[in-house]
Amino acid sequence: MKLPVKLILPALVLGASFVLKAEEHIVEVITDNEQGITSFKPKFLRVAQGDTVTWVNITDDLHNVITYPDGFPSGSTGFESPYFEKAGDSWSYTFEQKGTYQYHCIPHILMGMRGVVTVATPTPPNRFHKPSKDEIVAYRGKLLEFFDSEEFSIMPDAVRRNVKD
Ligand SMILES: [Cu+2]
Repeated sequence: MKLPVKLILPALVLGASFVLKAEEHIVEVITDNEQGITSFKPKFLRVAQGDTVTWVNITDDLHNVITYPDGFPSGSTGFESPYFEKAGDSWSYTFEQKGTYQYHCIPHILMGMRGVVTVATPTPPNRFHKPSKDEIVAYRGKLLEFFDSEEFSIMPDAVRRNVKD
């Protein structure tokens, strides 16, 4: 059966707008004091181009999200949120550029608090980023805001030598 054009066109337009509608995704920012861990949930998120991700702080603890210096596709600038301090604090970012975004939380970089957002098509390396010694040293100033010298002693020697005053 052949449908009249005037019926097909509105259906196509409606269908297209439905498919292209941007979505909002929630990532929970979690401090689990019982288990002594901090994490993003989900850690790995795949979204469509143009979608928005909102990170929501679940507990009264200090967190943020920031892409690694080389942790985002070329053509993007990466992202850096303000700090979350209390439960309910949140921050959103709309992903206009396809690719893989590797991010972490500055206060908990040494605890491995990290995540990945892949937008449409992954770009390598499409995996969790483990910070190198140089990267941790690059965050020296920001890390010193959160760690006193005693806490620095839990860091690997090679890193601590480069981070301390
Ligand atoms: Cu954190």
